[in-house]
Amino acid sequence: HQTIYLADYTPYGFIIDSVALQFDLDPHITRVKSAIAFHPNPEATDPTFLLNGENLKLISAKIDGKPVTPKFTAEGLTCDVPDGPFLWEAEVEIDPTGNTALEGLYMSNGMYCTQCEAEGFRKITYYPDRPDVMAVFTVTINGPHPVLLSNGNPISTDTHSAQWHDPWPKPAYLFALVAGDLVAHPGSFTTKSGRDVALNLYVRPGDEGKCAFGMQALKDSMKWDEEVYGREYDLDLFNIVAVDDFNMGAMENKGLNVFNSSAVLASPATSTDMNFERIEAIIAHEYFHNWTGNRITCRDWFQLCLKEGLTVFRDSQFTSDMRSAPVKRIGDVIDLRARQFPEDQGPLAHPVRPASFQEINNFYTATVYEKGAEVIGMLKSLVGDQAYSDAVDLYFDRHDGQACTIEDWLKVFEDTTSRDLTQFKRWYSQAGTPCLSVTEDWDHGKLTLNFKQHTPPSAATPDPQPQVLPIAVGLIDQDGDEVEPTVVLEMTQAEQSFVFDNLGTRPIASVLRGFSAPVVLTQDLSDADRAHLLAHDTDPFNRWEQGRILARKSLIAMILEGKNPNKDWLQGIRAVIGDEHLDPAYRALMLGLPSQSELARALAEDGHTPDPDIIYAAVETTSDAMAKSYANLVPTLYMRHTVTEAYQPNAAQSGKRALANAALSLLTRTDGGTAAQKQYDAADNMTQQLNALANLIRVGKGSTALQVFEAQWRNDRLVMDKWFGLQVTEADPEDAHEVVETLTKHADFNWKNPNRFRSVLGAFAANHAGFHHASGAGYRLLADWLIKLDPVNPQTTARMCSAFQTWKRYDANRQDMIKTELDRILAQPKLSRDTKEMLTRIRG
Ligand code: HT7
Ligand code: ZN
Repeated sequence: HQTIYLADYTPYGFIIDSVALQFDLDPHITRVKSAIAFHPNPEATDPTFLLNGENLKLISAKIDGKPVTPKFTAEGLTCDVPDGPFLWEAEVEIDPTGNTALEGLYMSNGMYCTQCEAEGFRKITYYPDRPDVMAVFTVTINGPHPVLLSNGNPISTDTHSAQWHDPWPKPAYLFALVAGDLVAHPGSFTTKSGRDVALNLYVRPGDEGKCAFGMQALKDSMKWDEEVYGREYDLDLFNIVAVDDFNMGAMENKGLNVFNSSAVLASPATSTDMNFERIEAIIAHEYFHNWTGNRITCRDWFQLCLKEGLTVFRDSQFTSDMRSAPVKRIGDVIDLRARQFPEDQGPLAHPVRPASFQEINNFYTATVYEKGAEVIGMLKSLVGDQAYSDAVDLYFDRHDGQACTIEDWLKVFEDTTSRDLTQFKRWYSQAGTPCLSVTEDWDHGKLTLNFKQHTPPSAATPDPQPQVLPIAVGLIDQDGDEVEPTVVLEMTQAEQSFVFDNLGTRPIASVLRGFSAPVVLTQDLSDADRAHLLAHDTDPFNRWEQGRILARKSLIAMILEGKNPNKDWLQGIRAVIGDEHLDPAYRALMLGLPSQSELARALAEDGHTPDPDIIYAAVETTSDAMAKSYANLVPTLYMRHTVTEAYQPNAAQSGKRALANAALSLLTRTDGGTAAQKQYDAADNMTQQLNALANLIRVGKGSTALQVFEAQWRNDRLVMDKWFGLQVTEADPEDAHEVVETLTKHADFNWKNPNRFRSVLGAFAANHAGFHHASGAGYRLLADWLIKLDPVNPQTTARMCSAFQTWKRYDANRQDMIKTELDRILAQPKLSRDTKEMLTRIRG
């Protein structure tokens, strides 16, 4: 397979004046007619006329009305063309039913839908399928379906035919078409300049009751983007469609967002608080793409972080404003450490802007998205809020309607702040997580913080250079008062010291407040000092972080030396969770422990070989110790935060439920499941029901509740995904692989549906000790399923290969067994380019 390099970019040889498409829909033979007006691009050097195409049956091709015979290539086709403007017309046939990869035009439960990002449009017709070719589309859809949708505004709708026109030039990856027997949940929004926008959420009949929350989230997002970024919507219509078979969360097609039904449909009875929060964030994310992605798009796919990092950053700001900013920040850091750090520290490490790829679908990663968002956050904290806002305004003014690069993005910051961002740009070009260490000198009222940074070399970045690190620091004195409010130190060298003067007694340094840079910090603080920060830090992130570090140290001491849980940590956490002045959601986070895979990573970072069984046992023992130690507080916590008013998915109520459920899982360790069974029986919402069920399974009393649950929800696909997933997540590691095998034989295990596949196999890969079972049964089982899924859906298969990315952490025996499985998959004839690239990189 061919490797594509950022350095090889050249502009396309032609500019498109207009695109007209006609779809004659048929489940097996859909005919697509295209008429595309081209003229030569004066800025291009290569005049070759190249159209991408994949799995297309060409029926006819004409240039200026005359039939032509194109030459077919690996990528599509080429053809001799006139010197000036010309009209390309083609007819192709495609098979939506046979398209199980869910890329291009495909069918899901009888409805037609499309997914074109990144390179799916070439499966619909011959076209220059690259983001820097932007064009105005007119689309005609013929088919016997009540709902026929495409991008932009409708220009005519008859029975069995609709015409759409999108006035905004767009790249082909933003094209969308939906057709089927759908019902609309309508809404409306008036923009700040007075434009009335019709909103619709299209769903399958039966799902009407799950639309209200998504609609409100859309309106909230539209308002927020006007208020915070000054961005107004630009069409008379905004449609969202829910689709059951979908490879990712959602897609920001212009004026016609397509959503995985799990990322938009919600009701109190069927969705958890976490589901609601995720849905609100994804709706915001896709909506925000209208400006950061659609109006200003990417020049090429190497620039993916230009739209994704920025849009993730924007959706985090939105969630922080809608809910609790500290809780959101802590959640984001937990997620970054769980998904991005392993990627950045293993064989899949790549820069936020990669320099090469084989299959772009493999680069929709936590590094591009989440680290990409961290980079924007650092930029904002370096230049300040006002300069950030000025630079972003300039970006929108200067680049509206263009396909841009990271250089364009950084230039607006340089131009508004007169800063030189040359060194900062390394955040986009270097892979790897920087390790930052800090030591202190104290001398008569003068505190010196000595920082060192070092990024481990990787295949992607063999010789990393020092990064610009914004390090937010505050000082807390022995009485618990803040003597120095947050300052952002700007570290640019490999080693650098910063001095705080005129201090009375020696304070404790609260370093990397708010997790101001995505690094691994080592700070030489005593446990007592950490406990002091846990009790008194004014920075909510660092307060939580000190609790987390103490927990991790306690667990690692137990794993390596068989020690008992650290009493000071237990006591410190107790004081926080019992503090009724604090937000319940925040207190619930304080009761969380580092995940087993995070502990494995921490052990490997310190040069130890993690043993999944010992890690599992240590987490269990620690949880038992918490349950015992907090036994006289837990019932009160549980009772006091059990919500009795009618269910609402807002931050206040969901925070209380989070704390009550954290308390319930401790309570279950001492009462054997009595409270959980009571909660299960009384639950009138999915958050309560599912949490109760999880606790019952954990104490081996879940079988009746699981049957009751299945009988209650067997007709609800999204809830059944939870039923499948929970049994795997909560399975005892010893028999997790058997649980998975049984579930995969269940009549409702429709493995071709990505949500269902992920609910079982994805959950299995996340059951750390179960997946890493010493027998190797877990590795074999996952490999079997990846081999089965790859010919059907390469994208979902390739993403799930990342379960193996940490394999070099483990003992020789496990490594051997994993290597055998990697080689077995790699030896499959006709392995997809997606999966092959992932496994080749993972294997190293
Ligand atoms: N921009 C989208 C990324 C995407 C995608 C979505 C659904 C299916 C396949 C996809 N490939 C790439 C989603 C987003 O970041 O908003
Ligand atoms: Zn996105």
